Amino acid sequence: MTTLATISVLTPPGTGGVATLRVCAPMSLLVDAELFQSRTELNLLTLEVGRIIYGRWGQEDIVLCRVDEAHFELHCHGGPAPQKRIIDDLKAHGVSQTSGWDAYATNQEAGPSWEQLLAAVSTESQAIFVLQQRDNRTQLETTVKNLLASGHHDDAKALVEESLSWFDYGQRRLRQQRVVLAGPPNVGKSSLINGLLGFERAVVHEQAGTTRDIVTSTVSMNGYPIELSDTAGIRVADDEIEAEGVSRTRQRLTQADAILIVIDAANPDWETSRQIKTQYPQAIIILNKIDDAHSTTDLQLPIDVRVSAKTGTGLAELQSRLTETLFPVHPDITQYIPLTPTHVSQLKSFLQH
Ligand SMILES: Nc1nc2c(ncn2[C@@H]2O[C@H](COP(=O)(O)OP(=O)(O)OP(=O)(O)O)[C@@H](O)[C@H]2O)c(=O)[nH]1
Ligand SMILES: [Mg+2]
Repeated sequence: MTTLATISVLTPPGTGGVATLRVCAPMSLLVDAELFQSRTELNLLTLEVGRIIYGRWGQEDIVLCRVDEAHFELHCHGGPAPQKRIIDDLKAHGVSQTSGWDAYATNQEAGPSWEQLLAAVSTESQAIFVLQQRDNRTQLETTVKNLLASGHHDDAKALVEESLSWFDYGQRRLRQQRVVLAGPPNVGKSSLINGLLGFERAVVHEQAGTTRDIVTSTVSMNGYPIELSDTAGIRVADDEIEAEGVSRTRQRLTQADAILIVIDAANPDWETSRQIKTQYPQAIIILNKIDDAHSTTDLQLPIDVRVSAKTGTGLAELQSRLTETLFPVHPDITQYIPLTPTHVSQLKSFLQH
């Protein structure tokens, strides 16, 4: 995928104690690339601005700081090798290097162009959304100017504030949503992902414990790009590889935008499913294998969607339910939504005309 991410070395050339690398990219880049191993349990995606955490980048000790919504800094040992390693790793994930502080500052001021934003999205509906914002912004700027000119300062301010309140939504619309399927082994998680993708990607097997690593696939649902993560069945693991898979599953769950708990209608493990639901109350509960003649009628948890990965029953309803969970509110089509930190500062400046 094309990204707008850049990295700049903020410390001067030569050997120093510590080097500072400033990355203009959302934190999800680090999470997806799995380059940084945090020493804490904190969720990188929701890390507070200004928060510093320690971790490792391969063999290197590193300090990570979230600077704002769109930037983070990496502080590593000042020698050239650690810096090169980090820069090379990030370049391999589509990040481009700007030549230094000057280039970084210029890039900051302008922010990505509309063309760059368009190039970075992956679905047609996202592209339409970006273009709509370009039009809406022109409209809003004119309205705000007119209100200010006629002395209606409070109305102008209210419009700008309403726009600002949509910033988080705007950023979410530009990125892939992470959806994780979890549940006991053999409930049909991999089969459901295959059903949603429409082709056989995940490995399905009758023996419990088939999926040991996290397998991800991207699909467009109702125009939203969605990354589906298939995970190892959660249970008290009985061998080491599976235990590793289970701990990765838990890590993935903390970073998910939505979680689907899958229950086998013919052989429900209510206790494990209840435990996951208690830990992640927003999770959607899916009863799978409803085609099975031995499906239970004794439901011990409230079921959100009933499906059969085998016959395809309920998959359309599952898609709708999922996209409603990810995007429960929809702005009016004429609402201007800032998409980048630069848009936010430009929007605020409308009031200074
Ligand atoms: N009857 C019926 N069988 C299904 C359905 N979905 C999955 N199965 C079967 O259930 C078994 C397990 O399916 P998987 O998709 O591998 O289950 P899983 O949850 O990914 O299993 P692990 O990776 O081991 O945790 C396979 O034999 C599937 O064919 C369904 O809707 N109906
Ligand atoms: Mg599986």
